[in-house]
Amino acid sequence: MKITPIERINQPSITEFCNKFVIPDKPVILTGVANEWKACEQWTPETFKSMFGDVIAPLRASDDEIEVFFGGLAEKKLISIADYIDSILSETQDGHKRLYLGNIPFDSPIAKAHLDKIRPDFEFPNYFPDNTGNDLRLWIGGANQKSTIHNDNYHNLNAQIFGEKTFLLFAPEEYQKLYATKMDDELWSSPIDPQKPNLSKYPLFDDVTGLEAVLAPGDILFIPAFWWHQARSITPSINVNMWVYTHKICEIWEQHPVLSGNMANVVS
Ligand SMILES: O=C(O)CCC(=O)C(=O)O
Repeated sequence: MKITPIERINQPSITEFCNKFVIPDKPVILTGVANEWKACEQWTPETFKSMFGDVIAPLRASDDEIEVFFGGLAEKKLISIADYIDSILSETQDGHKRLYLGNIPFDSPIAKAHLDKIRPDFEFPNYFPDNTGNDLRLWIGGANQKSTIHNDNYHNLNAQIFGEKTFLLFAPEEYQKLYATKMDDELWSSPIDPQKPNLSKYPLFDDVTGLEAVLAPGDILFIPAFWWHQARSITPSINVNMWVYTHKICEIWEQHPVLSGNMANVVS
């Protein structure tokens, strides 16, 4: 695996961002934008404990997504937000996995009433002139939480609010080296853990090239649609992201009503 650091850009205009990054599908870290948000000034794990501590939520049974997708841990577990926040702020013991409060839609029927209280604390700029719809999500996890390498069929702005998180990014055309398999009609995911890849089982992964984005509070990562990515938290971490649908993505989707993993052929 050959990884190089991603580019950073400070406070681009809408036109500059669009021309340099959205149109050519180029990942970048945006700085100087989210730093202004109330979320970045005020949100900590303790904020969530004091505001929502009594709420009982169904969370992912492991914060290692390979275990959820490939290891039979798909069932959710109920926990209070207070207990969950305590768990992500304490050390894990060997063999003991944390749960994961990730991928929570701000407008889901269960979460909306709670998350509406913090929704005014951030606002992503609209860098996408042909935007046809957005989906906002919340991600709160402990150190070493990690996703699989997967891709999404929409653009993504992922903002680091608290703590540090690192993303590995691979261009769509790298898909054969990732051994991604179909999880459902919208999701393809790789069984490879890039921090400890099994190269005798997945030899092509050795040749993959990618980018690394290390996010600190106030950084926003742009992941273009169909780019493969893995998220891994370095410390307890809070992120919000906005998935963005655009006319261009919808057109590709309509012309090729196949699956996002296969879309790598189409967009490369
Ligand atoms: O932070 C995570 O666990 C995954 C984030 C992700 O995959 C995304 O923003 O698309």
